[in-house]
Amino acid sequence: MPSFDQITDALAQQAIELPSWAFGNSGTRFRVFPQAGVPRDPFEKVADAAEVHRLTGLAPKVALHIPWDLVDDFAALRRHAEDHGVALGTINSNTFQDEAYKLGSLAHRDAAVRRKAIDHHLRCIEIMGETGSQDLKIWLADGTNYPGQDDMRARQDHLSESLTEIYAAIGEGQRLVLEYKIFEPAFYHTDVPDWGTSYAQVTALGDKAFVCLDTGHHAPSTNIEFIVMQLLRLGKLGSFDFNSRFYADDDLIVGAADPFQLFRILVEVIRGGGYGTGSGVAFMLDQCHNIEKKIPGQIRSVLNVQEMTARALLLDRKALDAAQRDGDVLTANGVFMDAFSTDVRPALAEWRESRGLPADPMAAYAASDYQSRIEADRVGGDQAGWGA
Ligand code: PSV
Ligand code: MN
Ligand code: MN
Repeated sequence: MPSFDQITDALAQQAIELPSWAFGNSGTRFRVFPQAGVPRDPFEKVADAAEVHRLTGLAPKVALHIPWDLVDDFAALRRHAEDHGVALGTINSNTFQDEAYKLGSLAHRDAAVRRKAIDHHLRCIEIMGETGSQDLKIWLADGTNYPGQDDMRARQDHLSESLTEIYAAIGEGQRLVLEYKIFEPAFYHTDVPDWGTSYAQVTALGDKAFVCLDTGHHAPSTNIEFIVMQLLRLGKLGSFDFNSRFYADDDLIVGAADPFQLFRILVEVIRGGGYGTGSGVAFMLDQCHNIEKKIPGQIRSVLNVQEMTARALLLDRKALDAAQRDGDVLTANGVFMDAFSTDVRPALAEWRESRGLPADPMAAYAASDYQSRIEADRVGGDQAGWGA
């Protein structure tokens, strides 16, 4: 197995983008639980995200959601982010809250609704120019609730036409990433339900279009690391939305439900060249902290990803190759499990300190006065968007 010292260069390249909506109030369709100190505007969301980065060194970018994070002056928001030591990241479009989108958006049968949804994406691309963002991330709520409700084939064609028009506006150095999700809010069929549909659509668009894999968007028992391997093999894995799920799209802290799955995913990411500076695969979180505090929830999340990345980097590839070549099933599995079972926490704590970071960022946040300050200063905090 490699030593911890041999993986620190790779670990230093880790960058995990935080979602602005993780810092606002959120909940389920049953209840939104308001918390003291939540941001009142996108500027305060960026400040909170920057606090996560300051304590962990892991989260240099903040993803925005439009229109939840609409501001008059995106250049000012960009400067504010830079002043706080972070950058603005992925722009997430939103075509799921307007009355007009009840029966769909980019896949809708009515050209006027599609026009409205396409125009929203064109505006998002303009914003990307102002924020310096690389990725436009599209997740669609489009689908139907009842068999026969609409023509699935026609909707797929409409989706393709809409995406083609949006893609034409994607500039140099920018990318379109299309996220899939098995169901919800549509309960019968979803227009982009799986990686195959997303792959087919983005492949038809061209080189600047990729698939976004949200770890919470699959059927139970899906082998997600196989999908990761395949998309990397095909050169079409653009980004991850990391989170945990026990049942459906739970958006819980990544690594909380199944750390072994996170490890297996990261092993395939590294194996497929999807890790590190210049890899082309963006790591993001897509989470909501409904009952726990937001900032420590995000700190714990990026630390979980770091911990599993370290274990995955420790995998003894040579020993694994040899065992695989020999058809030695139990040795191969043993080598794999040795890496997963390695407790990297003491080494990570020491390494953080050597880089001027707190050994324990969770404890450092708890000991700081940041939470009490925002709770005292911010009155009337904003919704994350969910349950608003
Ligand atoms: C809805 O399922 C969702 O959680 C998608 O995963 C998006 O990435 C996110 O909302 C933000 O639009
Ligand atoms: Mn997502
Ligand atoms: Mn989701």
